[in-house]
Amino acid sequence: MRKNRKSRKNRAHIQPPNLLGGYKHVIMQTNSDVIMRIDILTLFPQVFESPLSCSILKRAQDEGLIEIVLTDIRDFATDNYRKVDDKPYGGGPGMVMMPGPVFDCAEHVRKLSPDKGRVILLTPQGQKFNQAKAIELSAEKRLILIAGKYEGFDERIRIGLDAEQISIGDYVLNGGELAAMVIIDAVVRLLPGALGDEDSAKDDSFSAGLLEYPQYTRPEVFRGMKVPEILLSGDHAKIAEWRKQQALERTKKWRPDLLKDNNKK
Ligand code: 6GU
Repeated sequence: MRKNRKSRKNRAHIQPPNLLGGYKHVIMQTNSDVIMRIDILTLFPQVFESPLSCSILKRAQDEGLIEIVLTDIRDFATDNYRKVDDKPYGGGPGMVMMPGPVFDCAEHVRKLSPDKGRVILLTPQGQKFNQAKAIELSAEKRLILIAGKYEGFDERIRIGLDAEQISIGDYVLNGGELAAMVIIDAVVRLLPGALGDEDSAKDDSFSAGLLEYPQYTRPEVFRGMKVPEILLSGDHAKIAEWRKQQALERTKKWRPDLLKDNNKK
């Protein structure tokens, strides 16, 4: 499948910083044969550079499977100081993301591709991200992820953009950037052709609602610890049964909450 894709042109759409240190927002039309386009709206595009330039995420872009475009929200500030946040009405600590720059940025980005896209605000107030959500998002043609500061977005951003909110767990990060990166990583590996071995996503922990079974590779004996005999037996049915059993035992021992969640469904 991958062989049929177009040649490996430069499809890593991370824009180089311009001389002012900002990111140019070049009009970039979607390459129509990509499976998914991901737009990231952020105040810190640099945060994404290294994770997007390695391994599976790099390969998926190089091969034209996905297209990832970073846009700097600050480029849509309207004053001389490039201001994007302000004090909360009613008082209180911290700064709140102003609606203007985020809105203008989102409207600009939306026009870059014909798909409307699913707009997601990264915030600790969001619905908690999990493997089921990753699977759900992996069916989309386009994701528009908006990373903000942790004190939050002006409420009118969520309402006006009709955005859903996602959190990656019950702890507070300084901003949504790393959360956006976690979501991208989890979603892209589910896209057909993203992993070298087509089977490796479906055996993942959580896909079956269980932790993964223990894995071994060479050598057969390492510092006195032997590979379980059954894995060397060549009996595939027995191995599958053993693995299932191991997965269940480990889940019971380490993540009993996962089994409870299954029972609820
Ligand atoms: Cl999406 N954002 C921030 N700032 N903190 C978080 C988070 C998101 N998810 C968990 N903690």
